[in-house]
Parts: sequence; C-alpha cells; structure tokens
Amino acid sequence: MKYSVLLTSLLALTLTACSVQQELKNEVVKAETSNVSASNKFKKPNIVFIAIDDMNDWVGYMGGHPQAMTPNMDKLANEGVAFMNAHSVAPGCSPSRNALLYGIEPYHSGLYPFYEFDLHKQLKQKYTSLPTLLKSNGYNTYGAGKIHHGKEYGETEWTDYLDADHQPKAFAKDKGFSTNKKNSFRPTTNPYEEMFDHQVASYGINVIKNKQKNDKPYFAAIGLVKPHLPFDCPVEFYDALPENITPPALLESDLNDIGKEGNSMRRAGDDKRFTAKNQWGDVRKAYLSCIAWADYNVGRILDAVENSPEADNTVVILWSDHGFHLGEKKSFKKFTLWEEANRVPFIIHDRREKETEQGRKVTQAVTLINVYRTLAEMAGIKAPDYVDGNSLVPQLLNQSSPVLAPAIASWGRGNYAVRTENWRFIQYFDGDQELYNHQNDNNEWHNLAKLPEYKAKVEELSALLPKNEAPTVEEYISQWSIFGADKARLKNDSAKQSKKQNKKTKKNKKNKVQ
Ligand SMILES: [Ca+2]
Repeated sequence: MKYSVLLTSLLALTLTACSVQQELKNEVVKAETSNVSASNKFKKPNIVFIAIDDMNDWVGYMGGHPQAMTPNMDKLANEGVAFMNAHSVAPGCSPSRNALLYGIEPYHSGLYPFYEFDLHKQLKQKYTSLPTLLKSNGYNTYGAGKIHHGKEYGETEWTDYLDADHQPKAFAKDKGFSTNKKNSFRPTTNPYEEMFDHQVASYGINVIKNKQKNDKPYFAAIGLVKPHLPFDCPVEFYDALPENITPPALLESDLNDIGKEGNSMRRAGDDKRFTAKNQWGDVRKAYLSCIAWADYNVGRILDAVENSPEADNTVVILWSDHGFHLGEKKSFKKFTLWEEANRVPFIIHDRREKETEQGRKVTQAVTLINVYRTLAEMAGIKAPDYVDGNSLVPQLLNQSSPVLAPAIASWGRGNYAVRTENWRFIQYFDGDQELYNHQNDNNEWHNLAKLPEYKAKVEELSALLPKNEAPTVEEYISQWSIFGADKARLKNDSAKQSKKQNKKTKKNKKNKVQ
C-alpha cells in the first residue's frame, strides 16, 4: 500500500477530537518511517550525491533568473521532490560543508567560519562524517572533486577518491573579462574532457555504470566546482546565452535600513567596481554559463543513473553548498545572511518509488542540516546521537508533513537567520535585527524589524534562535572569515601575535648579525 494512500485514508476517518487525530497522524508518520527503514534493511539503495559549489537559485525550476538554462536539474526537480525553500546552514563552503557532512550545526560544533584543511584531522576524531557512516555500514563510498572543504581523501571515508586535474585553460578571444586568475569571467576553448567537472562527472558515471549485482551498494559523491569563481566554462555554454542579460531587481535605497554588521558582510567594493565599469552584464552572463555547464554535467550523471541496471534502487540527491549575490543588496559573492547567499537548489529523487506524481514540491523552509539524517534513514542506518536536523523522509512521502527542525543559518557566532515558509528574520550579535515578509517582498528590500506592528513576529521568530552557542573553534581558523561576536577579540589576538612574531624575527636577525 502506498504510504500517501494509507495516510489519506486514515486521515479521512471522521475524528472529532483533535488530539486523537494528531496521535493518529504521529502513528502513521512512525509507521511510514519504520516501513521505509525495514525494507531498506534488506536492500540498501545506491546513493548518487551531487554536490554543487556556489550555485544560487538562478536555475529554471526555482525561478531565480529568467535566462537560466538548466533542463537537467529542472527534469530532476520534476521527477523527484524539490525543496523550493531550501537554505544553506552557513553561507560559505567551509562551515556549510562541515555542517552537512559531519551533521552538526555551527552553534553546536563552534565551526562558524572557514578553517585550514588540517582541521579535518580533529573533526574526524570527534565526529562521524556521512561517508564514514555509510562506509562502515555496508557501502562502497566513492568521491570525486569537491566534497569536503579540504582535501580529505582518506580510507576511513572513501573506498576510492578522484582528485581531478586542473588543466591549463585556453580562453576565447574578446569574450568576457578578467581582473586576476580568480576574478575571471571568460569562457574557455579547451575540450570538455580537460575540464575539472567533466572529469569528476565521468568518474561518477563510471561508478554508476560499473556496479555489479553482487557489489555492495555505492555512495557516489560527485562534487562539481562550477559555478564557483573563476566563472569560466566551455564557450558553447556562454554563447548559448543571449547578449543582454536581465539584471536582478534592485532598489537604490535598499540598504538604508540595514545596520552595521549586515553592511560589513557585503563585498561592496566588488559591486562598485562592476557597476562603475559596466561589467555586471559580463559577470552575470559568465555565472549563468557556468550554471548551464554544471547542469550539462548533472545531465550526464542522470543519464547514467537512468540507464544503469540498478536505476530502480538508486536515490539521487542534489544540493549546492550556499547561494551567491550578483548585485542584489549591492553585494557580490556569498557571506551574508540574506536570501541570495543562502537559498539553494536541493532535490531528492528516490527512484525506488513507482508511479509518483510529477512536480512534487516542499515549500516549507529547510536547511541542508537535514541531509545527514535523511540519507541515514534511507540507507537504514542509525545516525550518531549527536547529529542535528531531522530526516526529511516524511516530507518525501507527504510534502505537507510538518518539518520539525527550524531553518537556521549562521555566519559568525551570534549572527543568525531564521527562515520560515514566509519570513526571514536576522539577528546580529550586536542586537541589530532584520525582518522580511516573503509573501510580498521576496527581494528583501523592506526591513520590518523596527516597526511596532511586527513586534510579535520578531518575538516569535527570535524564540527559534539557538539558546546555547558553542564557543568558536579557534585552531586552524581562517582569519579573514571571522564575523560576529568573536571578530574584534580574535582580530586583536592575531594583531598581538603578529606583533610578537615580528619582534621575535627582528631579534633573531639582530642575533645573526652579531
Ligand atoms: Ca532594505
């Protein structure tokens, strides 16, 4: 019996007492969950885990940009369940991926900012990463490209890993522009096979194709790096876009109601530079072309899944680590608690389901913290007790099943955003607040937090913020990425340290001379 049918027929019973109804609903959710787990005990699904770097909502099915070219992600969204209101745990690769892969919120781990790659040595002692969990519970785990923020290819996590080659790039003449190697917005002319993401996708495709009947199920983690900077990809994807790129909706006075901390997160200098030289069109075109290129590689992976002998026992999950501003709120890049830096594509297609409705969407707000428990449940494995978030299996079965974990993002200790179906509330460490109503202001232009008529809403959403915060982990920290309550102190410490270091160096030099 299909779970949704079971749910519908049970709920259709005439029940007078609400509490009885709720009790029954809980029972059904419990039954659904245990049914899924029980069947998976005997047959674990293969998992194709597509991680995308810096892709915002400028994809077709999300409606973020009218010129997006993403037929493959649109198809996946239509076949699976699309989380339309999905958000990163933190708007930066390092904290976002640490949260997702170790299954812990920054305010519980203290991993708010970026870290040097060596940090993983201690994280692996302390936590069980998702690939480690799967590998030690009956999976072959394969990885390629960018999964962790950091080169983590050890055998506790991976059966095998491909760190693809970055080949020298050749650029098309007179198209786009670049200011340096990273800030480059030029299409390339290299053969596709030379491109990093093509190699990464091909590795995943081989895993999918070569799965033998008696092999363990696989977890294929395929980490595509585009549309991350530099925005360069094969010129065909650039040329397929129109000459004139539609700019996002902008409001000149947008920032008048933003406080100090919110403003300090923006990359205002970049915005000014692109605006002054009229370069935003090229930047946005190059970004959209890289999204189209990522989508092309996603399509190659999805074709391989569809044509594989175990297509019917495969779960495909696609997510991006965070969003990206391309001029909205006069900002470039990520690292803010606003919608554009946080909203992400997030789709799960459980191909074990038969005859499902097309175009199923979850509109409730979720973050990627829920990925860990969701995949653990789908694989019939118990997640470690410390793991945050909730399994989204109930939402895959019934899109209106209530999401239990609040959708919270953080950027620096003390800076949080709470997203609900219709609202975004931001609380900065210095007490500043922002409130946006997405029902009539999805550009987040009008900060309502200070208006007396929204006092109750602010109180309601404040109550969802974390009650306790873990102190920031300071070892291996990347200084540039510290925001929030620790910024002043850690900057001061680091200034003192470098002063001390300079003194020491001078003294050593003096001794040598003597
Ligand atoms: Ca505003």
